[in-house]
Amino acid sequence: MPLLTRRAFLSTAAVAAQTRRKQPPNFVFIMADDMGVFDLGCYGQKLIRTPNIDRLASEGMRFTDCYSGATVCAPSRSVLMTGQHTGHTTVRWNASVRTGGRVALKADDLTIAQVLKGPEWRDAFDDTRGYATAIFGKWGLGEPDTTGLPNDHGFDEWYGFLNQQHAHSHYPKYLWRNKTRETIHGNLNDQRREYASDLFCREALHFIDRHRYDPFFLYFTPTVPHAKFEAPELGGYAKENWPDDAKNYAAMVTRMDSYVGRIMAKLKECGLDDNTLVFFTSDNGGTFEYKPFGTMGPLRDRKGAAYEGGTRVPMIARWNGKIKAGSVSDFPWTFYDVLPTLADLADVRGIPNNVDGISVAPTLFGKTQDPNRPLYWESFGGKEGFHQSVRRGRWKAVRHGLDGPLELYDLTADAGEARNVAAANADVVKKIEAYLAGCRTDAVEYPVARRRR
Ligand SMILES: [Ca+2]
Repeated sequence: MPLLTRRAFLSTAAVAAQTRRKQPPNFVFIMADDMGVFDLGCYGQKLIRTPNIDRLASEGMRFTDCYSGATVCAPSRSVLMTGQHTGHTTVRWNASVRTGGRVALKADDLTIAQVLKGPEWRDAFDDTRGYATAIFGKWGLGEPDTTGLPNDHGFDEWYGFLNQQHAHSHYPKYLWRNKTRETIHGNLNDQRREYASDLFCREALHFIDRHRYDPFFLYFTPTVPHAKFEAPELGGYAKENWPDDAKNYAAMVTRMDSYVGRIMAKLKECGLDDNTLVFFTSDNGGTFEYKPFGTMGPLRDRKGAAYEGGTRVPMIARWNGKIKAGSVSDFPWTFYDVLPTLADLADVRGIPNNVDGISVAPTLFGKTQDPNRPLYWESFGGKEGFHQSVRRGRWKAVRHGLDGPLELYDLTADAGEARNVAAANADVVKKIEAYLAGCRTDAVEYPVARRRR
């Protein structure tokens, strides 16, 4: 990686000192799958009920301008885990552009879980720091017998789907428990008795119970409300005059909400309410199409796209007594900031120097950070082919192909990215083009064709 594209981690010592205590904080990172920003009551949803997530927002900080790591699943998770954007992280699309096969994290890719274990663990596999780590749900960053397995990337405990196609069924016949393939007997012979996301929630509650005296990092990533649209029960939605998919989708969102309620109740029951930072988000932009729900709000396009609909996600951060209850922030940040943020709050030193993100802890505690820091995404395939997006302050830039013309949108005046104002803002275009020139490296699995000039 060229030296210029590396960004050294700047420790915000003051913030770390402020939060330092005998026991570092616990982190619970809850991530829905394909949920849209506007599916949640706290973002204006009227038809789908999400009381627990709404309460989380009223007790914490809600972000209006937060972004996933990528426009689709696997790369977004790679960005989240490595703290590198899609121009640097190992998994940049759901499949290799070269072979069509799955791409796994490399053995030397360091994840949040490894970072929280501390340098001692990385160097000597000596678990001296004591952060207990778990992921329950969807991984997407390595198949069996590859270098990309959760247990080889800092997670003590893992239960769920390795493969994203496998995750399309909510009643799987097996799931992975660490490196063992575990049969789900209740789903054999066409039975549908074990809903995968319910199992993940059960594991999450059990994990919190067992680790109430350890600092822990729980990455809870159920597969709702991703297609296919099937919920174990429709509840109050059964009587609605909606298409079946819409009833099931709403029930899946509300089921996700119930998991949040159960996790919050468990944290309280274990006396961890004051020392646990809980995040809620979604892994990429929404995708469900039923007009009355308004899943995409005013945003242009949806999951997979370069425009705001591809990457804008809900984000809530709640930490009782630390983060101001009921606050709202429009600070633009994204998944590659999560690793440096958690490392900062846990007071972990020596995070990888190839991390692209910054700690957003100051924002969480009500301080102001530079809103003009550029944020970067790249995507491959789909109807748009290779494309790049940049958010910089009020501006959003989109480019199709490495040497395509830059489209520019002013999000403050045009949330739906309908009017390309590049021609009238040559200075902004120039700045963003200069940023784009040095912000990424090529990757063997994701070749990008350059047009002949
Ligand atoms: Ca997804």
